[in-house]
Amino acid sequence: DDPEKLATFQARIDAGDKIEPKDWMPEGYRKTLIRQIGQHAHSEIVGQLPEGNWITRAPTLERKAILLAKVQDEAGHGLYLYCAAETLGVTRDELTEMLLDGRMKYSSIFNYPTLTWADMGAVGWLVDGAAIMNQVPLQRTSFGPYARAMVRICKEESFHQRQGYDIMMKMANGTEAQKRMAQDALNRMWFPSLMMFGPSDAESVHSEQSMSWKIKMNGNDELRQKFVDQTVPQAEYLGLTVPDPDLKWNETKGGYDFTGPDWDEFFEVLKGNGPCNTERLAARNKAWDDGAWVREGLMAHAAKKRSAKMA
Ligand code: FAQ
Repeated sequence: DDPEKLATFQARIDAGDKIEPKDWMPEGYRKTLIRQIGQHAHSEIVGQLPEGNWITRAPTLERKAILLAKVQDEAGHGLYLYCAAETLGVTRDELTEMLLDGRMKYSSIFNYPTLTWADMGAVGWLVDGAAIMNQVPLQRTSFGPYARAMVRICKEESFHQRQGYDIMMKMANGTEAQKRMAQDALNRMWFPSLMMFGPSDAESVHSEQSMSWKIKMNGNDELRQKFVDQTVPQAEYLGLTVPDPDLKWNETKGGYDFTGPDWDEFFEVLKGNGPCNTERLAARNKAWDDGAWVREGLMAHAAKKRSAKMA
């Protein structure tokens, strides 16, 4: 890239300008955004699977309607984000292919199973909670279409987090068995939720460049710390125990000291060896293959319209 153009671009970023699709941008900026927005979109789409698993088994009609709405929101977030990525010169089909053949990632969290109804509470509370912690600052990200998509997405994620916490309140204040289920869900989801923020800053290959381009607004460890500080009092309010014996308030830093996740496990999940990686990709591939007739029908219809117009 031309150094002069690079300097002007960086000055625009530093001044807080939004970069729009037709503006000049360094190739690395474009590539990083396609990767991050694409992975974010894939996470929303694959993220429907663990909760979709419980729609038919929700305990009441009301809970079912709420869960259905939440999962539909996630589909909408995925489509929004694919559109934002498309403004960078990649097609949705290309992104989909890269997800389906494993070239592109989606969030590690969705490779863990949802075993009980309490997991619907824990996913909403912790997974959406972690997602918001990361996405609220992204409303100020430097790429216009991504920043604007985040505004609406964050509003919906707040409702998702509240509905999850509401399920946890019911379970934690319910029968002994329900309380045990709530605690078990927290035990299983806690560390995978901490992994959502990505590896420690020292191991994060993209953070430095992404932060100087304001593609990322915060470091991974900073957001993870904020999430722990926000979530521990919420667990206490529920009367549940965070599964970390070393968790302790640190007066000097004004935050909790806590145990980080098992990073070997995290990198194994990223390599495709998590508990549900195979199942998740198989489900997405099957949905794509089962939808072939719809795509073919649409193409045939479009061709017919085109030839009618020409006649
Ligand atoms: N899972 O250098 P960094 C949701 C990869 S919320 C998988 O630190 P970066 C809502 C990373 O890609 C979840 N891979 O990377 C919802 C890179 O590998 P690469 C989605 C991860 O990008 C809730 C390598 O590790 N949210 O879906 C993860 O600067 C409930 C090195 O890492 C977003 O995507 C991970 N957890 O920082 C839906 C938010 N962490 O690509 C349904 C936007 C790292 O070089 C139900 N994304 N990696 O092969 C971001 O803010 C960033 O991309 C980070 C990672 C913070 C996730």
